Amino acid sequence: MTRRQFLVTSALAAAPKPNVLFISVDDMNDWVGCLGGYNGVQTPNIDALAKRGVLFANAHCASPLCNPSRTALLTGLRPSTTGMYNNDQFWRPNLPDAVTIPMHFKANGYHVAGAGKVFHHTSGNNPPDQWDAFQFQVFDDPWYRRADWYPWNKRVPAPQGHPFNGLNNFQGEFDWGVIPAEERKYGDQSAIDFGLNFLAKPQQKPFFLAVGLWHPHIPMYAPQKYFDMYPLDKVKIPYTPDGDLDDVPKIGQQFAAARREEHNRIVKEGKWREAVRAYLAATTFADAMIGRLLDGLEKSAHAKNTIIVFWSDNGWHLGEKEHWHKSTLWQRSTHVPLIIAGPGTRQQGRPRNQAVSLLDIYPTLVDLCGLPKRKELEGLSLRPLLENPAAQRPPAVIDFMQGNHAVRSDRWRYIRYRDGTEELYDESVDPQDWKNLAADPKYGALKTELAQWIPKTAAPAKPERTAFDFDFATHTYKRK
Ligand SMILES: [Ca+2]
Repeated sequence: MTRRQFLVTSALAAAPKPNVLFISVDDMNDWVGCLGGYNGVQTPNIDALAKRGVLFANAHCASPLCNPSRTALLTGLRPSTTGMYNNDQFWRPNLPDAVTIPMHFKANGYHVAGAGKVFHHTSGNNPPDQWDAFQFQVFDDPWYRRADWYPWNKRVPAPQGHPFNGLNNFQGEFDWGVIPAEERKYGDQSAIDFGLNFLAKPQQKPFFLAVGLWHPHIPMYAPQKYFDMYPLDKVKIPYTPDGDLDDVPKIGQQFAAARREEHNRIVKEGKWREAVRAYLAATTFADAMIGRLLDGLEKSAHAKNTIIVFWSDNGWHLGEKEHWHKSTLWQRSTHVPLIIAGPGTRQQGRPRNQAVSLLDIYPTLVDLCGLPKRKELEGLSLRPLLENPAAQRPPAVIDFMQGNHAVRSDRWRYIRYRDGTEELYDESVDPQDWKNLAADPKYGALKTELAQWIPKTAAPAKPERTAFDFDFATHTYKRK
């Protein structure tokens, strides 16, 4: 070994690996200040993070639903590859060879810890063997959580005044309001506290720390002060043009109608404005939690050497296309916040407008942290975009249930359902997907070009949890 080789090798060995702070929120759409989806939303902490890091302003989930989105992000594999399409499938027994992000970091010398909703929140989806330390989700509505799905939750009687939105007999989880608890007792606070305690300590190894927030997912509970930030008479209901669904194919209409009763009920009872206000309050509450965590990082010894990744698993409809929740292939369901800050980023504060996918997070972290590459990963490292705002990207592809896809390029959204029916939107002028251009012959060549990105495989759906006997104490799954 020459002296020069020796010096280079020693320098590499001495350079500390960056840490990762992996922060997620649930069902947060683009109603975030820096994404401009709702004029007047207050998200100062997320906006500040976007300024000091890189905001991906055109980021999309791999699938517009919690479990398939999170499973895809954390395994790096598309739902159309794995057959993980819905919220009722365990990933572990269905994908026994999957190496998730925390598992890969753990296998490569990292200390790996997590809290809250990282994988899907029902029992069996957060196998503790992936982590050196893990804290399960603490719920704001422990009275609602059934014992077989949430065995760690202590069930209590519903408090007086419940449901707080005044919609009696409305589906259990879909509630909003102020619960009789101090702000520090909210479930997301305990995930943040876990993160803050972790960050306050010196760490012997580089770390991967995941903090998964529940908000603004339903039930949209938040302390009163967050509701007070949005006076009801100033809250704006989304504009929904008449006949918006008329040019949508049948399968798209069915996806939009899945929770139509809830929409009709909200409208009929005059609760639309209140529900929108609750979503804004829950979003600002999540933002405040993120602020607490980032302040803790800033004050810690790890501030300089920690990559921050912030993402939401899917978007959310608030009555657009007569729909609430997610589970559609439109912008409202697939467009999500994604910010990366810290070591490895350049030209901070300049949003990247290229379409990217949450599937890109895994290969990006592998790249930035110098971990061994994993050839099965289906996303692409975002490093070229982190370094150069003009880097080119292929479109992002979104799967929803077997055989339905959206291809989102920098400008276009092309949707093809399992029966071959199509939609095409020019997002540069129609970001709400109002005018389906797919039938116009002048877009034939464009549709063909976009369709080539649709995955060639459409894996059959994997068995659901009812096909297994699951034991929570040992996290074992026996096929029935
Ligand atoms: Ca979600």
